[in-house]
Amino acid sequence: MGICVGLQGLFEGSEESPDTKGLGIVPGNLKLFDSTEKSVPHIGWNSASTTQVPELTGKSLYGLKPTNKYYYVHSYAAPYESGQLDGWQVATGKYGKETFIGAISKDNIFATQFHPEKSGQAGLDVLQAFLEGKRLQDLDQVTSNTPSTSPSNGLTRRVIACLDVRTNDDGDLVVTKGDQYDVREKSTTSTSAGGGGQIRNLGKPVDLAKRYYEDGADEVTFLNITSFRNCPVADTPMLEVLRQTSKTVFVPLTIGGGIRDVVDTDGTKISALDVATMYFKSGADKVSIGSDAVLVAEEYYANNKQLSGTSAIEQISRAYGNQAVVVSIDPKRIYVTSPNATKHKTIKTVHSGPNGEEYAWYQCTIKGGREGRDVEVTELAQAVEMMGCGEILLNCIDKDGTNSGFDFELIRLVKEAVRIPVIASSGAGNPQHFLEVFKQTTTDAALGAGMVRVFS
Ligand code: 1PR
Repeated sequence: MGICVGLQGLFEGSEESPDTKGLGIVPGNLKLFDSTEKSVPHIGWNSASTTQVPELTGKSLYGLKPTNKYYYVHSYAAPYESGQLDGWQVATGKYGKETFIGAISKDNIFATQFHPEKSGQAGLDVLQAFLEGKRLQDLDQVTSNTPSTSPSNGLTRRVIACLDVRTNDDGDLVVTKGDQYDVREKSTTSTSAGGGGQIRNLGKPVDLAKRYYEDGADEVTFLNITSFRNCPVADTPMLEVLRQTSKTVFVPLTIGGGIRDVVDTDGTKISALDVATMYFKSGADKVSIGSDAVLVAEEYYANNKQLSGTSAIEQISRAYGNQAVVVSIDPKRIYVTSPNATKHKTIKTVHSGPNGEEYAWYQCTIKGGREGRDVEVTELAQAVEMMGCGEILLNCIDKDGTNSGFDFELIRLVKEAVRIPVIASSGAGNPQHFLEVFKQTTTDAALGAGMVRVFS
């Protein structure tokens, strides 16, 4: 059984590396998805349907169910036309106008382009069927069901649960939540070094991640918002959080915070790639880079858009593929009276500023929003796309923790600027806000963090 690149290797070759031969067990070549009208990589929940194979009518191939959704993350795929692969049983997905192979089988070979180990119960059933040698079962014996929410391009739009994790004043690792990035309770009696009240505590990271998974989150993201400066990198508590979480959570896990070149407590230099490798080995599927991305984008523009080849984004995407690298952007609105009042790209906003300003630009920040830089949000998004980032996690400091809905103007601006998927973040307060952002923008996914405070 092959999974993802394990399926791709069975083919004769791939546009990804034209000089490298595949095993040639399955005839045909893999092609890069067309990104003219859709985001690439293809990330998210899509079908693996056997409905076009007459001999599989009423049957399930290794637990696959045409109505189920499975988790895919890839840029190259095997295009499929009916009748093209004589003797092979094929399950397909559709992305925009392109039909591609989602799973393929013949004799004792089975391969999936999607990740069954990240596809919730539906995926676990596929693995179980393979392990038990249940090649064909009656379809009605396959019970798992994934909800099929309105697909865009065949791809379901993802709902992501985010956990901002840090140590509280007692030294415990907790899930917290900021209001415009301030994670301390508003308090008049100041008890802590930060000047506000206690760090908000929503619960323990591993327990909460499991709860979100069981409640149906399509992905879980951990943002480590404290740097554990006195702790050797290999002992970072987030590594253990990932190890524990991946035992019970079978959807993709992203980890952010501190993904950069670091100097360990004993003075050893550790590259961003090595830091990311530790996280991948502990169960992360993607790493998310924040501050470092802004700083390398500044260098990129200062050097006439020359790529250095050495940035964390480039190192990690070269080794693990673009789909493994997310850039988390923390922009905030700067209001101006007219587009000429700044050199940056502005929007005309329907939410005017404190002094009635009708224009704004989005300034990128670093260090958890504490330091604004002279980089505008689409400049950053385009620079990191060039470097090999596969997805943008688009926060919005003005909206964070307000539970007042997403910033559509920001999301539209960034979606228009890049071809990679965008995750809308900040402001979700209720399920309706997710429906609205999917209706009002073309965002590929939407993320909520503080909502749990409203519903728990
Ligand atoms: O700079 O690479 O070390 O990464 C640090 C990461 O930690 C960044 O992704 C940055 O966004 C995040 N971060 C740092 N400080 C804070 C803070 O809150 N003080 N939080 C922080 C990020 C934003 C989102 C939040 C959404 C949705 N919080 O994670 O989950 O705004 O919230 P909502 O649904 O409650 O409105 P680096």
